[in-house]
Amino acid sequence: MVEIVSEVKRIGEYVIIFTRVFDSGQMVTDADVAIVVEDVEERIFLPRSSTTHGFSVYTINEKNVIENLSGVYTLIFKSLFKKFKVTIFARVRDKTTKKVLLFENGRTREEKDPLDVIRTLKVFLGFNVNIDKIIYVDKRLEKLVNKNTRKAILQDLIKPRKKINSIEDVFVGIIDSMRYGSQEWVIEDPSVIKWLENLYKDNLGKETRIGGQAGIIANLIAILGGYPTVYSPVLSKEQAGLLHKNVFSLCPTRKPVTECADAKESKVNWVFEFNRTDELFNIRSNQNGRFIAGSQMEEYRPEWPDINNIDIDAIILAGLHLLKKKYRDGTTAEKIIKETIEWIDGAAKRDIPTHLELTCMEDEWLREKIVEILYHVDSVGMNKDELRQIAELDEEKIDLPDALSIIKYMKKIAKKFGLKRVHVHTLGYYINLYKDSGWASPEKIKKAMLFASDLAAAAAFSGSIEKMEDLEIADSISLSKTGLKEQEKLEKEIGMENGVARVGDYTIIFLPTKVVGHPKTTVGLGDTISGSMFVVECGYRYM
Ligand code: 8BR
Ligand code: GLC
Repeated sequence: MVEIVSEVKRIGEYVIIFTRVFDSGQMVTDADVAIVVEDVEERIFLPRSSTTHGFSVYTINEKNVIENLSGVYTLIFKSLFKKFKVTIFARVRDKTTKKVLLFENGRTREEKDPLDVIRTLKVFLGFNVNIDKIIYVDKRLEKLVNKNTRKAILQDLIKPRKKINSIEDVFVGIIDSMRYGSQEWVIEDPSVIKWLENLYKDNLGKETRIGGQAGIIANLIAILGGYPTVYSPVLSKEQAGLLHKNVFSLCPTRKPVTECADAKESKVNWVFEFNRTDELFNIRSNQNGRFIAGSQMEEYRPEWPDINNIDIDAIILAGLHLLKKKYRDGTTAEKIIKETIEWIDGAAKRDIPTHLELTCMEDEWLREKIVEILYHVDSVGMNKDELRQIAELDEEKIDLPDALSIIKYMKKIAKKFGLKRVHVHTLGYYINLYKDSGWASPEKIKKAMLFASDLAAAAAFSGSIEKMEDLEIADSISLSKTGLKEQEKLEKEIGMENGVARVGDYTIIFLPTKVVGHPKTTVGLGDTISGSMFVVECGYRYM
């Protein structure tokens, strides 16, 4: 890894920038170094200076050339700027690394970019880490049922049970999700699991990967160079094996995740992915999405680790939709949710920001219990369907045709639950809403949102992000037309400027995002977006 270590000094009217470059800890004495100095208030740039002509765009005069004094790259220039930004580029082995410093009142402070935050923030995630077995919906599925079953499926579609007790129910779930949006149902009859296992083996299964919001976000952070801590009540060797080696867990002390894997059985979800042109029994899907059939396990319920004993900067919670109403030992979902709330309140006492990532919750009873958590967390993340589910707890059938209607309900939710931050992602744009200041500045938030959009585009394109290079494709993906149109509308409707608007007591930040024409998969994209954005914003909160 290449690291840039810099120091900025002012002596009278001169500014001196000393830079050293390290490659895996070794000082590099022949790096190409270029520096751009920018006056923050006046927006004046000093032309870029560099050690070699090849790397430099231009230099103003001889005085502005960076001197390489045995590996200490030194730039001296005359400047009366009080506050300026220094961007240092170092090229080693044909790879360029960048560092940004802010100089103010005689002191320098580093401006972190989103990756720096991801790599340094101590993030805790709990509790759903499962295995996703992905099956793409195709016509071959139709051949698995006879005429009578087909009839029964079409009949059940009138009023789906939203639980899986038979093979028919799996089909009902897929078609209902194709029609009305992604859903997740639990499998109550174990014989269906056998059928799914065979189906997966019979050439229809495409991929096994880490699933569950906590697992997906933890993996992403680790791939990007961070060291997250994940808590999962069930962690088998197979689950742990699908996580990056830099993911840690608690057992009971913090250890690499494989050392904590002690469960015999894995939590497995079967994910049926479909796109907007797929058809089953002549019923056409009108959207990209998925239907998830999830195994149910008695042990899959959180027992949170002592909040006062973990060293963390940010918390992401998810998975409560998997709770059973009642467990064999008498424990109830209500009791677990109460304990979760107490745990969150403990985090609040330590001023650790908390985020709840929602997912579609079919069981209205459980949904009502889970939303109680919103009174306690700082932030919540969701897609449009999830926003609808929360809003419809108070109102009959709501309509979300555009960004303005989404903002209306985001505001309602923020107000009702006293949330500091609400994030909604849709296909084409993201909207974030904040109560008061005290979070990051709008510029920093936009940076976090842009970063999330790049990650989502890269993940949609390749199916998942596995290494840093996978991110490069994002540069060639264009912005959504829908997003740009909605942006224009909001500028007229609520006077939004540069993606920022004030609506009542709230600040809205809007970003049109990059959308991949033919995504490879979409499962987990929402987690990638919400998780990365929240973490980066937390890192920026005090900057
Ligand atoms: P959920 O996982 O919460 O449903 O969120 C999915 C999100 O993934 C969408 O809101 C959208 O922002 C993003 N997304 C989808 Br779906 N398809 C995408 C694509 N082709 N390119 C970029 N982002 C996409
Ligand atoms: C839910 C599902 C999980 C899936 C995830 C994707 O958490 O339970 O299987 O990976 O959503 O967002």
